[in-house]
Amino acid sequence: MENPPRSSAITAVSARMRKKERTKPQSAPAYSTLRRLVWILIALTTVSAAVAVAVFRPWPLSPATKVEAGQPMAEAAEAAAFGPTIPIATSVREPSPPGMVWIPGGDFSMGAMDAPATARDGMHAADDARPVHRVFVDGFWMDETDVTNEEFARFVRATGYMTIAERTPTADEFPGAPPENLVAGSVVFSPPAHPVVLNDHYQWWLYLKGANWRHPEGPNTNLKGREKYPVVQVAYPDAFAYAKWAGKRLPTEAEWEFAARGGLAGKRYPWGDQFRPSGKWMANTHQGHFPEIDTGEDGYAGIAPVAQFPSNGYGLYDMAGNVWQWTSDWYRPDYYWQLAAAGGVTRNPQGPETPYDPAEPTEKKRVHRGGSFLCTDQYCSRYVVGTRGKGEVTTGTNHLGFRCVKPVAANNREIAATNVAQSTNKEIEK
Ligand SMILES: [Ca+2]
Ligand SMILES: [Cu+2]
Repeated sequence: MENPPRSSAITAVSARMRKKERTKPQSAPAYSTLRRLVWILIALTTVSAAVAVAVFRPWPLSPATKVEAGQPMAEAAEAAAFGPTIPIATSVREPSPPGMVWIPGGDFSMGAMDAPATARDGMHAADDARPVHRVFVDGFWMDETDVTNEEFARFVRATGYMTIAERTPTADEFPGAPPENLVAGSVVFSPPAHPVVLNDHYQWWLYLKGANWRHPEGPNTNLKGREKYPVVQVAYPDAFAYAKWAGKRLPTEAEWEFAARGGLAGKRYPWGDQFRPSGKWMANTHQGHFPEIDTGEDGYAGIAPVAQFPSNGYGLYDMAGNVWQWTSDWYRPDYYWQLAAAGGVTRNPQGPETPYDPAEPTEKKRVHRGGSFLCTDQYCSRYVVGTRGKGEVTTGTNHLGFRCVKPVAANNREIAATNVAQSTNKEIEK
């Protein structure tokens, strides 16, 4: 699943959706006729897409990433297995920064082999997390929870920072946008009252005037009692500015995944292979019928405060649910193929040089990680730890937040390395 980029939400599409929302729900017969038509359209689209895929690859692959003729990408990926996670055996000689936990770093297998439900959403979510490849990341500190409203408010008070959703879009930035849409706002989950075909996310995403981090679901909502909820409606530059102010930075995609796996290797979720071990809910996801009914069986319909579910092996909360999180990597669907083709262990990957999403080639996207309260096996199973998301950089929504990381001070890292050498020697002496 992916949110519509701000640009297309502000231009013609959102105007159409607003009109649609204002009109009364259609009568049942009209709706079923419409549904039949939609299904015929889907069938036609699928056939033509299949033909198109047979003729063109969905995105250009550089020579290095070409898969042998006749060998489907998926098969090539299955051949690569998960290896063990090998953490660096160091202890750090500096106190934990408040609210942060130590992620040891080390070698691990990154990616997902199996994400069947995401294959339906038409975003190559299954393919773009392949193949599984070996990566090394240095150790780092990571926020144990997503950044909360209370923390973001402190930043805004100290700096006077104005988020992108609070800035009025101009006709120059969004040529062709209807004037009534040139208002400050953001994209909000606004589910219809009835079931819809899951091929058009504008059925549940709407550009709402006045939606921003202080009013996450629109102008009539606020943060009263939501101090400990993750801040949402933050675009990438907003998250970046917060991190800088806090003396931290945003995690790379590789750091995020190493941390989310919590020391385990090749598991489907941050806690293991069972979605609900012993019947226990492990993350805030979506139950009911997507998108119109959220039953909240896991304890929360919609967003939850941070840290309401068990932490993972590194003490991190909400790495599989509640809100998606920004990472600093540009998005390209074939990035893992490039790394795998280069072979060996990639050290501290920073993402591709430039963004490219064949689905929306003009939008600049960065990688989103983690699941959200909207994730469901009916539409998008991003709680699967190796899967990837993506989002246009200026677009925030009410299920997207972030957390920060902080490298260990260089002199403390050296001390840690010395300590390891000494302790190793002691072992030998004994
Ligand atoms: Ca829930
Ligand atoms: Cu999702």
